[in-house]
Order: sequence, then structure tokens, then C-alpha cells
Amino acid sequence: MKIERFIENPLITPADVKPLHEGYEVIGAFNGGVAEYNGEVLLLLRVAERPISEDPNIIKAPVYDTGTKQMKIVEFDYNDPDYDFEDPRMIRKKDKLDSFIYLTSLSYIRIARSKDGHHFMIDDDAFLYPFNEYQSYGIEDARCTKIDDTYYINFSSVSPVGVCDSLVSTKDFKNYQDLGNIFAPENKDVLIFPEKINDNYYALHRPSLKSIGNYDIWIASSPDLVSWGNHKHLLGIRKTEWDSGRIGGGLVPVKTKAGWLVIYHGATSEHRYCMGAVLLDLNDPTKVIARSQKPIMEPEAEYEKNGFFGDVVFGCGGIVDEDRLTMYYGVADTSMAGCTLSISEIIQQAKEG
Ligand code: MAN
Repeated sequence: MKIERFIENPLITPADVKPLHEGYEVIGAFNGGVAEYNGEVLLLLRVAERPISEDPNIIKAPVYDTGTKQMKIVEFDYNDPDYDFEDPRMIRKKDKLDSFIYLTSLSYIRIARSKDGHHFMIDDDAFLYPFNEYQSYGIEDARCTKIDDTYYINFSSVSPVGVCDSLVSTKDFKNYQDLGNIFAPENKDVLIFPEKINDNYYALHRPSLKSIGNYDIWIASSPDLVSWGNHKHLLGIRKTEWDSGRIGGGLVPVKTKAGWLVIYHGATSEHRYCMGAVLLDLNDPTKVIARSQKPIMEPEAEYEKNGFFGDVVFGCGGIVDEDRLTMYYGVADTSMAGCTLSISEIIQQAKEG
């Protein structure tokens, strides 16, 4: 696969973003959803801010009270035998390592704008800041689907009751309408298709299963983008491949003559994130036509391998210009990068299996 990474990469780093909170530092500007609006490329950045800790033995967890609009900080002693701090993203109880009790940063969505797709200016304020009790640990990983003249933005809402997927709509990237939680916990990586198929909207989603089953991709349909049903299992992990640990939707599906092209992420249980491709039937996206055996992109560049959480490429959106796909993707849970790929080459690789 021929991938042309932008020479300007990484395009946006935490150093380019001023924290919104006093006493906090920006540790991530990554996993941005993508929109084209008014002749500009918009990246709906996930900005992660962390309370600065002067003492390396103290870990601070930020929690936003959406009722009082106050930020609270919960402090932990690094040497506390009851807690595990090995994963820098979260605080876990030693006797329950498969889940977290706090995150070490709070994310929200801030817009970066560009006329040429390579150089970005970042808004001074947040576009989506936690606005209800499902978001007290933050808002993460937005995807943006344009349908007619409306942009639908879905994202993970994180709070002690779980990670769910929420939806807002906007026409101007200033104001938005809250459309509620569209998938109950734990669910992430929702991709809404850009048009109705046989009178229904479709979305991919990724329930995170605990008692039986894997972190696989499901598909659902909806008459109105708000109520989703008709759930079907679409795509599973592959035990011996690069996508053996978990998979989840990446870029908003792209309509091609060969089918709906879905670029998804797959990770090993060691959390090495790559991107792969799958083709779904144009008239019935519950049918998988082809799936790439190998990843179409792996973390290779220095900025993809090293960072807050290394070995991660995580695309949430792209821009299509005939055969060229410009993918904007998060790297190492830290920064944003860009690259171009050929759509026909991706399809070819998916078809070869
Ligand atoms: C995972 C990672 C983190 C994220 C949490 C909560 O651990 O994707 O970046 O903050 O889930 O969604």
C-alpha cells in the first residue's frame, strides 16, 4: 500500500493547543473527526487536559461536575497498593484491572481549521464541552457525517456509569443540537453512513463485551438517526492477526462503485493500533464483501510509535477527492497527522484478502 504521509506531520501537537483550564496541561490533541465546511477542512480534535502534578508520587484525576460546572480533582498516591497506574490513561483498582475508575485526563472537542488541509489554526474555545452527567470524565473521539446540509457528530461520552455514544447536529460548527445518547454503554466507535440505504439510516458500532463475545463491530439501522435497532454482528476480531484484540469503526464510510468502503482500526491485546479496510454491499451494508488480510496502515513513523500511548494510528475521518483519500488520524494518543492513499488500491487490497 502506497501511503504518502504529509511532510508537515505531525500536523497538530499538544504544544499547539492552549489549555482551557488553569493549572492544567494539554497532553493530547488527537483522534479528530473530519468535516469540510465553508471551503475549509475542520478537525474536531479530541483535546485532553491533565492537572499538572508537581509531585511525581501524586496522580490527579479530573472530574467535571456538569451540574455545578466545577472541575474537581481526585488525588492518588502512586505507591497506594490498592491501585494500578501502569496504563497512563487511567487509574484502576488492582483487583479489577479490566476496567478503570478514573481517567488521568479530561477530553473535550475543539476545532482546528485549515484552508489548505496542511496548516491548521485552533479555536480558542471548546466546541463540545461536557454538557450532561454522562460526560463527567469527558468527550472523546468524534466522527462527523454530513447528511444534506446538516453535520451529525457522534462521540464517546465517558462517566462512572459507562462509556456511551452520543449525537449532536450542527449546521455552523458554532451551535449544536443535542440528540441524546444513541448507543448505551459500553459502546464506542460509531460510524453513521452519509445517506439512507433502502429508506433507513445505518451505523456501525462497537459494543465492548464483558461476559462472552469479543470487541467486534456490529451494524444497526434507524428511521431517524436517533432510535437504533435491527442490530447485527458484522465483523469479528481475528485471533492470529493484527486485529486480534479489538476492532472498531474508523473513518465515516465512503461510497464507492465497489461498495461501502469502511476503514476500521484493529488492535492487538498489547494495544498496537493499525488501520484495515472492509467493503460492504452498497444496497445491504450488513453484507461483508471483502476484508483486507493485512493492515492498510501500521504505526511506522516516529510520531506514530512514540508518544503518550505509543504504537497507535487511529483515523476518525477523511476527505475524498476522486481516487484520493486524505486521511487525518491520531498518532500515539498525542497528536494529529495526515496522509493520502489511493481508494482503488485500498479496495484492491481488501479484495485480495
Ligand atoms: C480507553 C482509551 C482511552 C479512553 C478510555 C475511555 O481506555 O481509549 O483513551 O479515555 O478508553 O473511553
